[in-house]
Amino acid sequence: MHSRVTTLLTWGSLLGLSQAACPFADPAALVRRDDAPPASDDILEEFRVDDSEGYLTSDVGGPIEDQVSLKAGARGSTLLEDFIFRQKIQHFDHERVPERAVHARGAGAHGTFTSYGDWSNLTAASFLGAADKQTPVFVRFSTVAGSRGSADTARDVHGFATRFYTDEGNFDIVGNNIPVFFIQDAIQFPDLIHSVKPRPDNEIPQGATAHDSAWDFFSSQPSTLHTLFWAMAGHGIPRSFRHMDGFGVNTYRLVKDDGSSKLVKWHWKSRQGKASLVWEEAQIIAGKNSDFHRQDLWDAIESGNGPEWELGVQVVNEEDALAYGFDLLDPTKIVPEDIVPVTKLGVMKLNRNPTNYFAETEQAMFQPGHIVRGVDFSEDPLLQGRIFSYLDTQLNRHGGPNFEQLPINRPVVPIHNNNRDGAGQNFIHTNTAPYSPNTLNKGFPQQANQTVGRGFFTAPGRRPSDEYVRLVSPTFNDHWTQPRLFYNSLSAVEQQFLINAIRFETSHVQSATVKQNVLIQLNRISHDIAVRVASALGLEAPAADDTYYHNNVTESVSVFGSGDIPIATLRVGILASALANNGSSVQQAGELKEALTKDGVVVTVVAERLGDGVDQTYSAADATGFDGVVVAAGAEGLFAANSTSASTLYPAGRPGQILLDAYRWGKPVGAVGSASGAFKSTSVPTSGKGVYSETAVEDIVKGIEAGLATFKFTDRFPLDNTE
Ligand code: HDE
Repeated sequence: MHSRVTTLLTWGSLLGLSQAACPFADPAALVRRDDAPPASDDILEEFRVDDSEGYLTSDVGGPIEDQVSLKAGARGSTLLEDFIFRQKIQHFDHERVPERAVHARGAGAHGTFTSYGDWSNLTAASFLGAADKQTPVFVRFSTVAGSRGSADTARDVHGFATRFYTDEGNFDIVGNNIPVFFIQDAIQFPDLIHSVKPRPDNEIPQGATAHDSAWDFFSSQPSTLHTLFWAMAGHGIPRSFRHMDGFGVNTYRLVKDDGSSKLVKWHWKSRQGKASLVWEEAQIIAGKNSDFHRQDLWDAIESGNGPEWELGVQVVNEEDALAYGFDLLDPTKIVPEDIVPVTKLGVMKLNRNPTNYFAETEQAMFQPGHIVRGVDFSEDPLLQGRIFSYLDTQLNRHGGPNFEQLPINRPVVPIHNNNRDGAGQNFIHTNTAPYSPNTLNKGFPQQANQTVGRGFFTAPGRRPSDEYVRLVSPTFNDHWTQPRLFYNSLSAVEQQFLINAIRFETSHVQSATVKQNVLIQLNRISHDIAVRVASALGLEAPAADDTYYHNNVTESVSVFGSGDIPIATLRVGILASALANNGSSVQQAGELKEALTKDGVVVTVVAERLGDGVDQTYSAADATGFDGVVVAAGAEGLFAANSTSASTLYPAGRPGQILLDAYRWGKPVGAVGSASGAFKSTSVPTSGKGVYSETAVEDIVKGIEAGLATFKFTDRFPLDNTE
């Protein structure tokens, strides 16, 4: 902290001196480049506390012992005088800050963004101003509805918030993994969240929308349908944070140096590919490992395989805001990528885990209002409200206005303004004329604007559209075309998953009115969906209404079936026996492990007990931990229903359960030589897509690697019999 403040003051006074002779004459002298940011890519280094040596001290520095409180005699009462006791307990009592009102559960990581080029033809934003220009970033992924301790794999929209610590200040893209949102006006956000959160009387259910109030709102407010469809499809249950794309959702503007602007949609495209869990798997993971996603992100970064995303934009001319049959200001609409392709601007790599969850991830306070020169808002009424909400919520979480001074929030460039004091003020300002205009401090800090000091473009070229009204724009009225576009663009099995998800959720709904309203809305998207959901609810679907239906399709909305998922960091479990056949299967498991590890696959050898090439026990392992499973020759005896190797070391039938679950959840499965007996014992078909039965280790490796790239064999999931 000390060094940052010193640097800041030095910059400030240098700036003042250079302008002293004629403060307003030379705008170029005020250009921020005088204040070059710290070179280190680890912007938090100066704040870290190293406890690797030294004595324990009180908060004010005196060495202490803090394990026994001061008492009136060994068996006596504790004394109020004990300042060590009071300080320790008081700090503990105040350890928590309010969790985020939404997106409370999340995980963060540091990284670097690298621009692919000089994008001054699109924006004046300096972090996009040169090829290979690097900018430190911090990203936080999250679920929305669950509280801070909820399970990672709840079906939900996922947050994808990125902060760029640019050399012209912080820029945040506070986005989601779904490109649209439930509502069109921020004033409805409390209604949406109150309906989705647990019941007010018993606080049930946690992190789930399978309840009456959520579906009451969804079916009464049809603007929710498009986002709901994305969430009910695979996007609601991603395989990991690494396997999802990100979207800015709201339309923004990019502004060039000449003040001209275009409308843009932000995109993050995962280089890990897109992949999702299936619902039963996600539910079981929630119990087996509620930290599934944060663990995955942490492990990938620790192993040197930090995830990467390309940042892209869809660019639309200002005059084309209504040219595509919907309004670019309506956040419930995608701009189909087959109509406006994504231009890739750069790549982000996450390569460093936080050192301290609270200081970094919990205290990261993102805001859509954190924009830099070259980026501007649009009039999207959702975005307009968000600009207020995030600033306001940070006050509540931090308890005062100085949250931007926290290490994870402060920019890498110096701050010069007349904001003063407040709880937790970190800066020691030396300017005795903290107001503007002033003469006593020679007019500093000076006002910057579009032409001097590289100031913000203030709403360039923007005009009010009409008179003041409390009205939804008529251009926002269509809620059914795009959910159908999304549905039409999915594969048959993805459509089935989506319908199954709606069946699951609405089966938890008690109210007959809500169920009927859901069917009415679904029927406006597709009569087929309404019929299929109604069949599970034991109800009649409304009559088809052709006025709503179309056969349009688009691209990039699917999460299954690309067949080219990079396999590095995917996980394979090798099921072996340490007790049968003198452990020969463990030896073969070692060979499989070696070959797969060479290609970056993370392999766990599972057997009855640990040791000698065994990484995990059957008692602790299950199919949720693996993207593919292989049985090593010699272990097949563990799978037989009447197995003589039945062991009390793990729950009865566990090896077979792992294999069968992996198969049922669409994962590639393999068996070497005699291990194919395990397929028969567990009723897993011995052939078919994604089932590999080979005698040679190298053939199994080849097969399972191809299977991992496919990721899910969706032909294993039954489809409704529809005409
Ligand atoms: Fe948020 N949202 N939001 N949201 N949101 C918050 O801010 C809000 C919306 C998103 O990892 C809160 O710091 C309103 C859309 C993410 O720290 C709060 C509206 C999108 C995160 C808030 C929206 C998001 C938040 C709670 C409707 C995708 C977590 C804590 C107008 C583009 C950021 C906080 C993190 C968090 C308000 C809608 C994404 C209350 C009023 C649309 C990723 O301020």
